[in-house]
Amino acid sequence: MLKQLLKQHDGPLTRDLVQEPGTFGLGKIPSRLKPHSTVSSICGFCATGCQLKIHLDESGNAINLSPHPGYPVNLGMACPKGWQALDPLDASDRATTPLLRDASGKLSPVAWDTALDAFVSRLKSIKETHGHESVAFLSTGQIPFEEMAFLGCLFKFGMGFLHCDANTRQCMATAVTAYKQSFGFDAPPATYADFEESDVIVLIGSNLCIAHPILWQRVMRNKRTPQIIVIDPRATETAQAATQHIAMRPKGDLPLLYALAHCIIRDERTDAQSISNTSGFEEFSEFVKSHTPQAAAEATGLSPEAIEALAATVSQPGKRVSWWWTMGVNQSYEGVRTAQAIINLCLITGNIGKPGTGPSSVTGQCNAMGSRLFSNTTSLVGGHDFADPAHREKVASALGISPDLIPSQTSLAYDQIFDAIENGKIKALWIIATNPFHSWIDRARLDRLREKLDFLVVQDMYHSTESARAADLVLPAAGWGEKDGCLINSERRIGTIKAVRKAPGIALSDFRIFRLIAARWGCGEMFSGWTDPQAVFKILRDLTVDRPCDISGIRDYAHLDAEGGIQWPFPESQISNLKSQTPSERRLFEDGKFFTPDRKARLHFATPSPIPEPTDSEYPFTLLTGRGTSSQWHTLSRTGKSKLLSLLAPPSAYVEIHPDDAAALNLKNNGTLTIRSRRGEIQATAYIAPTVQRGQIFLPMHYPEVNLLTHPSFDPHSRQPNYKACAVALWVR
Ligand SMILES: Nc1nc2c(c(=O)[nH]1)N[C@H]1C(S)=C(S)[C@@H](COP(=O)(O)OP(=O)(O)OC[C@H]3O[C@@H](n4cnc5c(=O)[nH]c(N)nc54)[C@H](O)[C@@H]3O)O[C@H]1N2
Ligand SMILES: Nc1nc2c(c(=O)[nH]1)N[C@H]1C(S)=C(S)[C@@H](COP(=O)(O)OP(=O)(O)OC[C@H]3O[C@@H](n4cnc5c(=O)[nH]c(N)nc54)[C@H](O)[C@@H]3O)O[C@H]1N2
Ligand code: SF4
Ligand SMILES: [Mo]
Repeated sequence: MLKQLLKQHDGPLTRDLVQEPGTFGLGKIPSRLKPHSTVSSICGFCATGCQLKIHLDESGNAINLSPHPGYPVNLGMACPKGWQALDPLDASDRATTPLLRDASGKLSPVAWDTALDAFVSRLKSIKETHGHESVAFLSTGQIPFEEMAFLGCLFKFGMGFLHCDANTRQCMATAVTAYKQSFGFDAPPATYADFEESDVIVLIGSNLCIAHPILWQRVMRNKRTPQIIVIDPRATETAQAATQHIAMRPKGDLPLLYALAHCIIRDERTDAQSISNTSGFEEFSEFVKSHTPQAAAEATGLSPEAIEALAATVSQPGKRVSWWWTMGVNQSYEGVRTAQAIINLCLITGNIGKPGTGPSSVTGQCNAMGSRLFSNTTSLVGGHDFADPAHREKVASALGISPDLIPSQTSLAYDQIFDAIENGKIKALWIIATNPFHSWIDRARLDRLREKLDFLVVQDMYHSTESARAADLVLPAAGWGEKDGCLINSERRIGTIKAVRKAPGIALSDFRIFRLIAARWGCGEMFSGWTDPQAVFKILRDLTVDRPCDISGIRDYAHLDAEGGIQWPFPESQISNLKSQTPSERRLFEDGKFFTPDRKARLHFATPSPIPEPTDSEYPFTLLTGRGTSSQWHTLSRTGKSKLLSLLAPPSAYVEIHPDDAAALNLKNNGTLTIRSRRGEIQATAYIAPTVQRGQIFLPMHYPEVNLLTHPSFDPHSRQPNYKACAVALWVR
C-alpha cells in the first residue's frame, strides 16, 4: 500500500514521509530536505492540541514535520491531518491578493490600499446611515486568541459596532452555557490523563476515533481495563471499538440521562459529600421520580433492563466514571439541558474533581477554548461579563480606554444576526476564518439573504470557498504555519503556534490585517501597544487576574514552550502552592468549590421536549450528520488540498443507509440515492451498512450539499443549531 502511494505521489508524499532522517528506511535523503533546525507548534486542526516538531531549512522555511514525542498531549502521535498539516499551505487556490467586486460584478485583484479604502469607506458609510447595529462579524475558533481578541476589541471598542458571533456557536455554545449555569463559569474540569485513569469511560454523542483520534489513543493507554460505553444512534468506529454500544434513538439522550438519575437516586448509589457541594438536589430528586426506565423506553428505544444495567455501571461504588460528550449532545434543540443532565450525574455520584472522573465536553476546533475566553463576542474579553459594570471598569482600565466604549448589551447570536439581515437591520457582514455558506444549518437561506446585504467581506486563506465566492471583498489571510500565536485545547492547555512559512503573494496574517484596519479606521492609537501577538498575549494575560481563568503566572511564549503547554488557571499568586512548579496535568474542582456566588454547583433540569421536526409519512427517515473520516476537516477548504488526505476519503457526498432500507428501496451499494427534506433535495452515493439503524441515514458534513437539508431549529439557551436530526424522504430514480 505504502509503495503504491509513493508511486502515485512521488514528490510531496515522499517529502512528508521523510519525517525523521532515516526512520522510514527510504534511503539517503537529498540534502535539500535535510532539516537545519526544528521548532515546535501546536497542530491547527482539532482541539486535541497535539504538538508537532516542524523541521526547517536554513532560511527558516518548513520542509517537513513529525509529532512531538515529549509533549504531554500526543506523546509522539499525530493523526493524518497533523502529519499533512503543511500541504494546505501550497494549494493553488490560496488567496494571494485582495479581491474587490468591480462594476461588472467580477472579483478582481486590487492592492491592499484599495481594499482597505473600500472596507473602511463602505462600513463607515453604512454605520453613518444605519447606526452601529447595522454591521456584524462572524468569526471562528480556528485562529490564535491574540488575533481573536484583536478582532473583538477592534470591532466593539475601536469601530464601535455591537453584533458579532463565531462558528463556536455551531459547535461549543451549548457546553459554554451548560458550564456557566452549572459551575458559575465556562470551566471544563478534566485533564486528558483522566482518559487513562477511568474505570468507566462514557462517550456520549462523540465519535472520538474519527474526530479526536489521538484522544482515542489516550483511551487505549488506560491500564485499568476500563468499560468503554458509547451512546450514539450509530454504530460508529468508536462504538465498534468500545466494550458497549448503547444504540439509542436520536435525541433520546435527555430521557435516558434522567432515567439513569432516577435509578441511581432510587437505589441510593449517590455520594453525599459531593451532593453537599451542590444546590437543587431535593428538587432534582423529586423531578426524576417520574422519569422511570419504563417511561424512557419509548423515547430511547431501549429496554428498561438495559437502562437499569447502564445506571448500575455508571454508579459503581469505588469506581471512577468519566463522561465525555461532543456534538451528538451540543448540536441539539435541548443540548444545554442534556449536557447538564450529564453534569448532574457526575455531581450526584461524586465523579468530579478526582482522577479518572468528570463531565467533560471534548471541544472541536484548535482554538475553540481560546475563543471562549478571549473573543470579546459573547463574553467580555478575558472571561468577563459585558453586563457587569465592575468588569467593564476593570477591562477598560487595563486596556487604557473609557468604560463608555464597552457595551453593556450583549451581541445577537449567529441565527439572530441572520434574522437581522432578513429584516433589514444588518446591512454588512464581515466573515473571518469560517465558511458559513457551506457549514450553516439550512444554508440555502444564506444564499437568499446575500441579496439583502449591501457589503460582504470574507477574510480567508482561499479565494475559492463558498463564502469567499459570494463576497464583495476578499481579504487574503495567512494560515496556520504562517503566523505566531496561542491556541487552547480541550483540557485548557495553552500552547504556541509558529510562523514556519511565508504567506503567499501579499496575503497577511489576520493580526496584521486587524492592525491595518485599526489604523485606517482611525483607532490605531487605541491599539498602539498591540504590536505583535506576544505583546497582545501579555495584555490578555494581565486581564485574567482574579478570574477563574487567571494565567498571570505564564511569563511568555518561551515559558509555554519550555513547560509543554500550561493549563489554565495558572495564577502568579498560587504558583508557590502548586505541588510542582508546573504540573503537566491539572483538573478543576478538587476542593468541591465552584465559581457560583455560594460556591455550590447548580443542578439544572427541564422536562424533555419533542423533536422539532419529527418523521412522518411524507418524510419518514431521520437524517443524522457529522464527521466522516479522520482525514477530512469541515468544509474541506484545507484538507481537500492535500493529495494524500484526499486519497483517504470519498471524493463526493455519500450516505450511510441500513441494508433493509436499501433493499426496500431497491438500492444497490454505490447506487445514487436522492434525499429530500422540506428545505431541499440532494443526491449521494449509497454506502449500505448496518452502521445506521433502520429509518435513519447518515451524511458527513464535509460535502456542501448536506446543509441544504438540515432543519433550522436551535437550543433556546445556547442558540446552538440542531444539526443532527431532521426528517427526510428517500428514493432511487
Ligand atoms: N476528522 C475530523 N475531526 C474533527 C473535525 C472534522 O471536521 N474532521 N471537526 C472538529 C470539530 S469542530 C468538532 S465540533 C468535533 C466533533 O466531534 P464529534 O461530535 O465526535 O463528531 P460528529 O460526527 O459531529 O458527532 C458525533 C456523533 O454524534 C452522533 N449523534 C447524532 N445524533 C445524536 C443524538 O441524538 N444523541 C447522541 N448521543 N449522539 C448523536 C452522531 O451519530 C455522531 O457519531 O470534531 C473535531 N474533529
Ligand atoms: N450538518 C452539519 N453541519 C455542521 C456540523 C455538523 O456536525 N453537521 N458541525 C458544525 C461545527 S461543530 C463546526 S465547528 C462548523 C465548522 O464550519 P466552518 O467554520 O465553516 O468550517 P471550516 O471549513 O473549518 O471553515 C474555516 C474557514 O477558515 C479558513 N481559514 C483557515 N485558517 C484561517 C486563518 O488562519 N485565517 C483566516 N482568515 N481564514 C482561515 C478556511 O480556509 C475555511 O474557509 O460546521 C458546523 N456545521
Ligand atoms: S488529533 Fe487533532 S490536533 Fe492531533 S494531529 Fe490530529 S488534527 Fe491535529
Ligand atoms: Mo465544531
